[in-house]
Amino acid sequence: MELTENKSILEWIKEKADLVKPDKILWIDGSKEQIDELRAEAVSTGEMIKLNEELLPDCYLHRTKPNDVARVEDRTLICTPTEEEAGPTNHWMEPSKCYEMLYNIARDSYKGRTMYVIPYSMGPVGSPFSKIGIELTDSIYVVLNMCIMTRVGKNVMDALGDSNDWVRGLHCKCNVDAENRWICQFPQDNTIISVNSAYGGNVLLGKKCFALRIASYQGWKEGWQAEHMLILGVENPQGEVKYICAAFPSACGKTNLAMLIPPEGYQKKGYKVWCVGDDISWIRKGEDGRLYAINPENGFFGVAPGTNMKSNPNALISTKKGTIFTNVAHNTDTNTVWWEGLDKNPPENAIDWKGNEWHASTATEKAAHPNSRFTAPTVNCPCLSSEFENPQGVPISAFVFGGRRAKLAPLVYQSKSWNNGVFIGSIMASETTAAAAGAVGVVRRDPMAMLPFCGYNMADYWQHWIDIGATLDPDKAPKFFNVNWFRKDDDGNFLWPGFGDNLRVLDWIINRCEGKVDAKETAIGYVPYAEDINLEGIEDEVSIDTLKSILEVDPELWKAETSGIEEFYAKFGDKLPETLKNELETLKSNLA
Ligand code: GTP
Ligand code: SPV
Ligand code: MN
Repeated sequence: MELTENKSILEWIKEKADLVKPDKILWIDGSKEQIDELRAEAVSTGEMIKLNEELLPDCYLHRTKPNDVARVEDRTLICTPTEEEAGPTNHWMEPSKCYEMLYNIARDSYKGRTMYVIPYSMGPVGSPFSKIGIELTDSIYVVLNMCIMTRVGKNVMDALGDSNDWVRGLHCKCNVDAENRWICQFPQDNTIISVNSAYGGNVLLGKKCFALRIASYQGWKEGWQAEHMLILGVENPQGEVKYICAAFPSACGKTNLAMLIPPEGYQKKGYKVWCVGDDISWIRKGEDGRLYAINPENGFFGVAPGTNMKSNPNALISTKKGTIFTNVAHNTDTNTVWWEGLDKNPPENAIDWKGNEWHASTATEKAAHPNSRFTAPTVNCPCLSSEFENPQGVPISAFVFGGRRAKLAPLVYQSKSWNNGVFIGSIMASETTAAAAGAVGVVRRDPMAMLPFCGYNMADYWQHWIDIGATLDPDKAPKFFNVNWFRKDDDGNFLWPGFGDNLRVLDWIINRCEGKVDAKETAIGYVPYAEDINLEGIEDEVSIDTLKSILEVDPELWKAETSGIEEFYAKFGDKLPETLKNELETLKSNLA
């Protein structure tokens, strides 16, 4: 049964059905009965494996094709009328040419299959921040993931009414042919088309395609922001909560930071950390002139490897019910899941992520793919913020940028101003990870962690950041920081313990926001005095000298960095905001 009478939706569905020719069309209402039926069907066809109901109730395992395990950035296109609108950091194709290519791939591809129609809301239904989308898909795996990651159902269509303001998403699994895989965004048309993939960020169209690529464009036009940022609240012993938004590139620690467990000393004093979101923030100015953020998602699509009861118990507990695991190992003795870094007991009898037998005692390859993931409902998270559903969002005190840099970037530093903060975000660089297909561990520029997700010219995006700042009263504007948990010694060991101990750095950040602690001015910004980072309880692990070494700003390394920045900026030609050009000149003269 159709869940709406909205003409723009019904006509679009008919048009797409005429193209892809499904055997039947099924509207997804998000009900428990329907989800159970789809789960049963996916199990009967082998698309999903039902896991141990006692240990992992309502949990399932899915394996994608080995050629389809991560986002594909070189096949992700921003289809604006001109190439300049997409900018030098995006892959571009002229829209009419791209539609034709995609329609040729999609044509008749649903024959013998069902078209599932998913009406979903990004953000709490009816919130002023929220936006609505429809995803058409021929994959039950996509339907079940979207039912965790977004709010799905008839109430979404009721909230939309007969408005035409919704995002069109067409996903065609086709035969998962890597040579014909395309993930295409048409920002001017509010449209996304994804073909020949069945993996996460490529096909859960509400996530990266809509909530970042399309939404960043919408935000530019409408005066708000869509960012690749977690949102967390730090509650102090007096019960006051300060909210921080942090942007780190894919697989660089957002989920881990968003759910962190305070070190014992902080717990004893009464500190708590609350998770509002682990991946995406939608940000706009509130009536009081401050910036507010919501998490538009309803689930976590988190990296499995390395998640354990020590590194991130909140994430692990979140996966204990109603979760879909993708490309992890299947422990066939217990009918549960396993991944590298879960515990020290790898299963003797398992099936690896590729579907092959795997035995811990003789294994030579990894059991789980490095980018294997869990799709877990946010409600499962023990530290979920009480503000998660707040339609007005939470007020932001600080923006934090960060990445993986073995050298160079200090543990933490603060910008000298809003525009200097935008500059710091714009020059972010990080070692690549398994979250995208391609080489791992190569340093690349990833401004604001948005390189793969900005739906328009990055130079316009930077100017948008600058323009937003200009509308804010400096006393109410969030402060900017940069962090680096990943500094290494010459033997390749991490110098900072990270995870829960990162609260020690957030503590300094909040103190800076409140003007409670002094800092040392350097060429790049304000750096903590080592004595102001609380090392209580980890003095054996991190000596004050180690801390000093990772707070160091090495002018020679930074001088070399500025030439990399200059080279990167040159790609934007005249579009590079004057403000950033000046910021770079200031940095160079500070270093001279
Ligand atoms: P996406 O979901 O891809 O956007 O990633 P994310 O930013 O949420 O990354 P996540 O928190 O899942 O972290 C990915 C990897 O970073 C895991 O392998 C973690 O073990 C590692 N990691 C996270 N936080 C820290 C930290 O503080 N220190 C160190 N050394 N590693 C960390
Ligand atoms: C990322 O790669 O940043 C993710 C996972 O959060 S995906 O949804 O696949 O993009
Ligand atoms: Mn992400």
